[in-house]
Amino acid sequence: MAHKAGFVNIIGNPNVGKSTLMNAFVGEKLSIITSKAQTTRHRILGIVNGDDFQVILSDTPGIIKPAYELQSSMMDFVKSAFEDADVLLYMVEIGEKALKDEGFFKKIQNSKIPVLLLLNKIDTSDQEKLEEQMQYWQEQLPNAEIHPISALENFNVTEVFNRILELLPEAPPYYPKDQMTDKPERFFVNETIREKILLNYKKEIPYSVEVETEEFLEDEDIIRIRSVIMVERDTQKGIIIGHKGSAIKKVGVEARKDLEKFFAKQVHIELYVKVNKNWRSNSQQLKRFGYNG
Ligand SMILES: Nc1nc2c(ncn2[C@@H]2O[C@H](COP(=O)(O)OP(=O)(O)OP(=O)(O)O)[C@@H](O)[C@H]2O)c(=O)[nH]1
Ligand SMILES: [Mg+2]
Repeated sequence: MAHKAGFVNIIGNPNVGKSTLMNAFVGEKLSIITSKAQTTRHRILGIVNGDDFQVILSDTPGIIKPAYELQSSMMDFVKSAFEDADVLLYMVEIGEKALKDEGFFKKIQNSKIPVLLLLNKIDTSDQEKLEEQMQYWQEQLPNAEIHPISALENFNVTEVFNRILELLPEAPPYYPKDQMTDKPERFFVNETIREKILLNYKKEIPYSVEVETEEFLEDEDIIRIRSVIMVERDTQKGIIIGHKGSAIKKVGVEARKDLEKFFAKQVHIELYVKVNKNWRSNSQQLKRFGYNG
């Protein structure tokens, strides 16, 4: 049988379940997931390899109207996902009516490549609502093929994957067959710590944070990590650390548990906090953190 390969890019509004789906396809927690919008900031590849296929999935940030430079860079990742896709997975959640950006929506409407509209979180819906939603989206996007799914409960996920395989072109693999992602180990350390920050702090704090791993030393039986939590203002530094360091300690403990699972090895994490004034609007800093800027 001929070998199939291609890029399958997941796009949609914030918080609809894009990262949950990518992780479900790959079977690993490559992308962090929280109930907060704008959890994902990068384009992250998740590669699913078989004897006669290679599906290169892309998780992308949720589509927003950018208010500062970090968010503009995030939307550049979304743009790039339109450019190289062989199949587009446009994800919406039950109850949602429109994309937060007209321009992107038009691109989907006019797409020359196959679009699968994934209607996610159907575990929260009843049959009547589901049918009404399917009809709504069919009218909005007559060219798209609609698949109701639950990424969280793994409902219809395998069926969608098989449909993707049918749609993919014949091509040799783009990446070595044992490769699962395009991101280095340190990226997953940064993201895991950022997830714990999203989960542990309120309001603007998580959005003002970037994490940078300065040291990643792997021994035979332990990985020693030192990471900096970057904030924008002095007051935020105090909040991150918390009373007698209790808050940052909690982040460290939670991140360590996840990373020990991810790397299947004992992990030691040292965290500290640095103020990096207005890094979200500083293109040089953004470039350094892996946003094209
Ligand atoms: N009930 C239900 N919840 C889901 C489903 N899929 C995802 N979620 C939840 O929705 C929230 C957002 O999930 P994510 O996967 O982080 O969403 P995202 O689209 O990647 O979000 P951003 O990265 O912020 O754009 C999390 O709380 C998930 O657990 C689903 O099928 N059913
Ligand atoms: Mg995400």
